[in-house]
Amino acid sequence: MINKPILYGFVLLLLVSSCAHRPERSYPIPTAQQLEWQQMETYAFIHFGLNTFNDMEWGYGDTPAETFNPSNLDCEQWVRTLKAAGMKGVILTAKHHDGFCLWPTETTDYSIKNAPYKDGRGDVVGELCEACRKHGLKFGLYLSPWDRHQAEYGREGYVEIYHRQIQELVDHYGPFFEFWFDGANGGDGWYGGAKEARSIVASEYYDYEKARDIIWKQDPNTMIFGGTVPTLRWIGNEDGRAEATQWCAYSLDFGDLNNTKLLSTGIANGEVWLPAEVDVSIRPGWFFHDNETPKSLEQLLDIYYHSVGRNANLLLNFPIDKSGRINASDSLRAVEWHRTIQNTFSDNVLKDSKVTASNTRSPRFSPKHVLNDDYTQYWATDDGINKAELVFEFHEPTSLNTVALQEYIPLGQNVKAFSISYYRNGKWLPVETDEPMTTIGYKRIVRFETVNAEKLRVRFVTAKGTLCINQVGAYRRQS
Ligand code: FUL
Repeated sequence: MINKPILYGFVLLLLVSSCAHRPERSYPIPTAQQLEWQQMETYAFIHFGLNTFNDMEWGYGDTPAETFNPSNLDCEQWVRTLKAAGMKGVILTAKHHDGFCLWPTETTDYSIKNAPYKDGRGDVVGELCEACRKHGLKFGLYLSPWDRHQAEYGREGYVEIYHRQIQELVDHYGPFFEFWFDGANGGDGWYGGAKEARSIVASEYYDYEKARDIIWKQDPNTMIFGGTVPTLRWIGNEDGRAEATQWCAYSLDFGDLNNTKLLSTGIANGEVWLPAEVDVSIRPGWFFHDNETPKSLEQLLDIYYHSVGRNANLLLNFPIDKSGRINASDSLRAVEWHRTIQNTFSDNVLKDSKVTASNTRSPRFSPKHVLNDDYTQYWATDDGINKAELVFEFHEPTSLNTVALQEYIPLGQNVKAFSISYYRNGKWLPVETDEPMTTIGYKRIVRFETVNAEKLRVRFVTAKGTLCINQVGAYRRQS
């Protein structure tokens, strides 16, 4: 005879544990470092070097080092400006394609050591690194693999130089939150006076595995852009635009890593987690040119909604001007842009609404969790329920025109399609927008015509797996 209370207790335990367990992971999933990186959302690029002083974008490799002469260089001004523009980190071009090094390297004379700046005792990489530590900004570097100055470029000797340069940077300025191996490769250049075109097979020539290992020996958490060993991916254009459908899943096939069409959307059934980064300059050029002006507030807002709002990080470039500063017109525009975004997202009008879900896994995965700021809490459906809806009921009709959604990506990215409707005068109506409502991922933001809603409904229409929604917010955008 089985003792009844024990049997009931056992059944109850089974029931409780089956509803309390979290949904299965839906692979691929991010590493802890990728998640932390995705949570940065916006950080800055800095392009600065000989090009700045010679009105160029791609120096040939023979521009005299003496021309690098900022009159008023102040890396703290850069960092203060970037922080006021909401940037969480900065990536500096330690060396661009022209080969000129912004730190006093032992590997070449073509460096800041031979520039008049601080009588050859300057070190822009070091100065920025220090300013970042002081003001709490994450620090990263761009070191162009293509080097149009080096005589050995295209031969083994250069690869050794490139790796030594990485080692110096790691030793003196690491650790880095991100390291950029730029994709522009080979072609014509000065190459120690040879003045010719040299082509290489990038996937083999640079020994990217070794380059990565040098960086990871110090800090295995450094995110890597480019080469054969990326932990994040380029979005495939420099216009500041991710596609609406945006999967973090991708492949490590070198062909795919260079396929701009695939890069712009990700690969729904890709086998690795490779989140996208949108890199774009606040001005037309990456480097400073007197005749260029910053993008308008409206353009920059579009860039924000088409990057962060489409499940991608934004790497926004600030060209340093000839004085050695972020130009006032750029900093004013960037701060205005950041404040506009902050104003929009400061008031989630759903906060006091009553939320209900068509299906909920268990109280531990309550739909209420989508309204709190705790990243570890989320609403989840039962296993096998990949279609469900959330309804938010307001105390009184509430106007709104923007919705932000987040999936709980530590368990993977699942949603393939969703829709947003509002309830007014006894009927449900779809919101008006051109924005396709497909994937969500880490974050998705949809702008639409302002509605005055009694209720708001988000329907998750198709998904790869169990729904795990971490956050839903609705806002009133002014511009
Ligand atoms: C490209 C480079 O060729 C541009 O000059 C710039 O540095 C951009 C961020 O990456 O590949």
